[in-house]
Amino acid sequence: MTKTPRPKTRETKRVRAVNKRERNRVTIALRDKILEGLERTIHLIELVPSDHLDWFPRASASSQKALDFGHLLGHLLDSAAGFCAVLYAAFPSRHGIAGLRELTVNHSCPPAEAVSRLKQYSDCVLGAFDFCRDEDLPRRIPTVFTKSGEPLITLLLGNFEHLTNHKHQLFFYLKQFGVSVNSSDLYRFRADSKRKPQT
Ligand code: NI
Repeated sequence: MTKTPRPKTRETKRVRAVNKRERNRVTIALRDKILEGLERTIHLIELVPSDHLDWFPRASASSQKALDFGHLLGHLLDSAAGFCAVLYAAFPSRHGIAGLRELTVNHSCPPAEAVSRLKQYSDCVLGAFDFCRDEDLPRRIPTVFTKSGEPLITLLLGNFEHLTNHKHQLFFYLKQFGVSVNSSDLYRFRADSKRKPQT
C-alpha cells in the first residue's frame, strides 16, 4: 500500500513567498524606499522642540510668512497621506485606509501627534503594498487633475518627491533653529557605504 505524501505546507509557503519577492522586485524596492523616507521624516520630527511650534526661519527675503514648525509638521502629514490616497485609488477594496482619510492634516501639529500619525501612514503603506505587483506599477490611476489618469509609479514617485522636499525643509528648519543635525539624520546610509556623513 502506497503512502500518500504529506503536503509540504511550510515549504510550499516559503517557495511561494520567494517567488512572489522575485516577481515583484521593483515594487518591493519602491516600497522600502518610501518606508525609509517616512522613517527618516519621523526621526527628524522627534528632534523638533515641542515648545516652539510657532517658530519659523526669519531670514527669508520673501514677504510671505513661512510655515512655522507646527504647520510644517501638519503639512508633512498631508504629504504622507498622499501615499495612502494613491494606494487606495489603486486597490480600493484591499486595505482599510478609509479612517485615515478623515484625519486632519495641515494643522499646527505637535511632534508626538505627527510621529504617531506618520507611523499609521507607514503601516498603511506597508499593508497596501502587499497587494501591489510589478505589473500594477504602469497601471493608470485616475486623478482629480487627469481623467485618463497617470501610471501608479508616477503618482507614487510624485508623492515621494513631495515628502522629500518637505523632509529637507524640516531639516533646514532644525539647522536654523540650532539643532545639531547632519546628513545621516536626513538619509539612511548603507552599512557597506564608504562615504562619511557630510554636514
Ligand atoms: Ni507641499
